[in-house]
Amino acid sequence: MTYTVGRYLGTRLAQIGLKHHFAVAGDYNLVLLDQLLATPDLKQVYCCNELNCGFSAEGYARANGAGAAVVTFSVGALSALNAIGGAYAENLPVILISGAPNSNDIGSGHILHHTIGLPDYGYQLEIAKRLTCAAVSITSAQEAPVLIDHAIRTALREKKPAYIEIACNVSAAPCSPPGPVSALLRDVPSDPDTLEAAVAASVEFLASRKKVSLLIGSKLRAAEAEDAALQLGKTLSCAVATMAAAKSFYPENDPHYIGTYWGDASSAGVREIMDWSDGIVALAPVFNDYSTAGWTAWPQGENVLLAEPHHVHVNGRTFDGIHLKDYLAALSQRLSGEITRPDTLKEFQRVVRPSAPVAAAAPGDRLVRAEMARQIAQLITPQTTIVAETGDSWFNALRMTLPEGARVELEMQWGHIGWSVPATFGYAVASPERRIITMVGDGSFQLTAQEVAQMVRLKLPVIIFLVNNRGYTIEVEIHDGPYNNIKNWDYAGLMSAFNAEDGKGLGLRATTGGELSDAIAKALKNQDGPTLIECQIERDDCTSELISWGRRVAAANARPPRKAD
Ligand SMILES: Cc1ncc(C[n+]2csc(CCOP(=O)(O)OP(=O)(O)O)c2C)c(N)n1
Ligand SMILES: [Mg+2]
Repeated sequence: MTYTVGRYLGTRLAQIGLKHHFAVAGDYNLVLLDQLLATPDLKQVYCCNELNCGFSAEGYARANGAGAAVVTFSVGALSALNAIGGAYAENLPVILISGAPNSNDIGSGHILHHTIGLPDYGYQLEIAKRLTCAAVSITSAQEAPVLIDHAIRTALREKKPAYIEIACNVSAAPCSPPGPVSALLRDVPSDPDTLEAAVAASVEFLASRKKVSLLIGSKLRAAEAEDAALQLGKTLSCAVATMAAAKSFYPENDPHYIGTYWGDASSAGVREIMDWSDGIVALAPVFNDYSTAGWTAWPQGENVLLAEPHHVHVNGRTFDGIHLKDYLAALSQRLSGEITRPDTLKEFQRVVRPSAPVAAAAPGDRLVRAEMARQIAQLITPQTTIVAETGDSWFNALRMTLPEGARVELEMQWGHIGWSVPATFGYAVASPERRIITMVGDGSFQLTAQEVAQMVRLKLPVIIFLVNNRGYTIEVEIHDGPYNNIKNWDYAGLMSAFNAEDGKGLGLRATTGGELSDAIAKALKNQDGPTLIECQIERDDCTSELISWGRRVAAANARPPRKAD
């Protein structure tokens, strides 16, 4: 078979495990799309706009390990770049591929459509360089294989997005065939000497402390270290907490698991145990203003062992050039049978009594948040993935207890409202075997609603709980004003517009607990498309965690500027 640049790219995407790529067509990428369509084992999936296309690829990467979005120049790519910033923030290797001007136009002084009207089209590559770990521009078929491989290899290694732009007249040009894919997949191994030294220093740290706990952070999945973290928890026999953004990265049915650590928005007893610990082993955490609840809960100092994806800080020393999973495995092996630290778990069990289950509301009562969350929680099985949007949906999802295998997807570092709808779409394309439940607020939904139409098109049976509380409640709790009120929509009614003449999506509305349980029963029967259940609740009916966290974030935002010296 003769390869073209587009075929080469498609082959590489398939070889790294992609079965789909997401796309919006435009004249700069049409020939490229033809080439990708011709790639065996790689399906093309269309989105309504490029922001959603980027987020769909991001959601796909969450389920599948990597994703790709193909867009047209500038008018498409600049929208997609927002989602690429999200993939950077969330440590997901998403490959953004943009069609680009004809190579003959570069340097010609020509002004081209879809550009800012200047004959220099380099601005998109420059912007992309700031938001990706590798950004390449392909203007000749000869150089294409090396540049494509560089971008993909770097994205996979760093778990960050990469950018590839391809001149529209080069996509179908013949190029050399791909070599073995191992050149892209193989990583640089951990340095054995550094690994040994890091483990020795860590054993010293643990041996000199009694009240040790493990804190799981949100980069753990990208570091491919979930199993190794579980092994360390079992080896130490200590209490294990997850940070909010790392929900579901440690099995919640494991006896060492104690809940979410999030300052005063933590689950019962968890903050107390973490504060009481004299040694916190923090695995791949992100400590930002949100995750530290406005800088009020930030474990740092000599009692913290900080293990990052590629380096470890312990006892005032840094060990760089190792992989977290190797380090955790080696540490567990070294500790095994010699050092256990069960005190934190024992203390947790002493201070925290299991809470009573929430009682069901009377079916005719007005729907409230607690009843909505209770009914959603009942749907969770080991095959469930909950996609929870920025807003009170975060806090509702964090409260849910997960059986082994259930996953929660959050976008807490980037926090782009509306992310959950296209990310759900991408996730569902990647994992049709899972039951996907999305919780999204009314305000967030209004940003990306149209992507539900693609779920209809592909007959994806996801269940979307749209929480209609008439506004931006999370912002109400941080800082209120008229800007937090939004125009109401007939959300359930949207589905018939998306269905048009052939769709099988279902739009339902629940104003009481009884209506919600009826709607859920219908949703579970609808296997031919998405079901959107609009849950109507009061504007200020939110979790207590949102209120206390919102107060902390507001205080952090309100810190006055530093005085000049
Ligand atoms: C793209 C983007 N624009 C604005 C914001 C600021 N913002 C954060 S949360 C939020 C409101 C979310 O409201 P809703 O989805 O209704 O959730 P609720 O808190 O009501 O559950 C807004 C506007 C953001 N995070 N992202
Ligand atoms: Mg809302």
